Amino acid sequence: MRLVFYSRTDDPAPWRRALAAALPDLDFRVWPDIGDPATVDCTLVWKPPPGWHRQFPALRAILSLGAGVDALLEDPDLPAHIPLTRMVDAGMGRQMAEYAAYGVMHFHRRMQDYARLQRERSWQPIEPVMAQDFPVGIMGLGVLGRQAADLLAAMGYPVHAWSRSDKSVVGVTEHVGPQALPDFLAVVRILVNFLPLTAETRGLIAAPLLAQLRPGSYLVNLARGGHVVEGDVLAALDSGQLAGAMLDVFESEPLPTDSPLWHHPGVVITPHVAAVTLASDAAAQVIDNLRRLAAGLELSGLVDRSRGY
Ligand code: NDP
Ligand code: OXD
Repeated sequence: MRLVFYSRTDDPAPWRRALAAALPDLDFRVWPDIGDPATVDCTLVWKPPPGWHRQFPALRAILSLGAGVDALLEDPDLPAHIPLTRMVDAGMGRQMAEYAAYGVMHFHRRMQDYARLQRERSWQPIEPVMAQDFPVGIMGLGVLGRQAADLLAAMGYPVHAWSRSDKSVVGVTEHVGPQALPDFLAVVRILVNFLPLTAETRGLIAAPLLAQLRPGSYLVNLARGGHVVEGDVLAALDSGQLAGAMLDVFESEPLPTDSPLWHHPGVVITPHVAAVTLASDAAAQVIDNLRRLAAGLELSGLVDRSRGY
């Protein structure tokens, strides 16, 4: 079986080692050294250019290196009949939960205010708010959001979650469907976004949604930049509707150097690192799927293309 690896941000070397150890017959190729494209069975990819998959006439599977497959699905030339899989946890759940917990504590414990006060050499205690009085809102209670919800609940925060279907997660107050969004927004102090980017969720975090939050709320976005209308977030920060935002993902990545987000005092920026796909954690899923592919079995982590995630 021949596999082609494509990523401009992931090192292929640990993938080559991990896959070779488990599947000695696998012909692991790294783009652009792919040999005859007509003999390629599957790809393991992060953000290939649009139309890239068209060159493989015998393709049998597309394996995403990421949990989110929005960039792949946005390619109008992605072969429609080929199974597409995504990373399911693959070591990212723990990393995402850590990032979410850090973001919540950063704002809850007023670290951005203390950083400013330190710059001013000002010794000024701020009235504390207890965790139990700081409800957290998780948008998207899937594989990754669920782990953050569990961690934050264990830390003593009241956890609310908004998703499409009820999960009956113990310790989490669930809000299901679009009609439940206003109540969810009204009750939380901080929004933590774990949604997949789909036609329904693109641009959701915009002025109308932000206006439904309690004044002085916070935002942590570790899902996709396309969820957020950046100008509306800046306006909400300037008006005080938002008191702070921690942003890991952006509509345009790398974030352009002239973006006003870079120097807004209420914004913390990280370069799409909330979770990374590590071969050490994620290779097992790929190996399992390659074995399934060879045996003609259904793949795991299949993306439902009609839902977009
Ligand atoms: P899942 O598919 O497991 O979970 C998605 C969740 O979102 C589900 O609970 C789903 O509801 C809910 N959802 C989807 N559409 C809607 C909607 N229209 N309204 C309300 N809820 C909705 O995804 P993962 O948890 O594995 O990953 C989430 C995202 O995290 C990825 O798509 C990716 O964009 C991002 N990510 C970011 C990383 C980073 O480093 N910044 C790293 C890894 C992932 P239901 O369960 O009912 O279907
Ligand atoms: C992912 C990501 O979707 O890293 O896995 O953003």
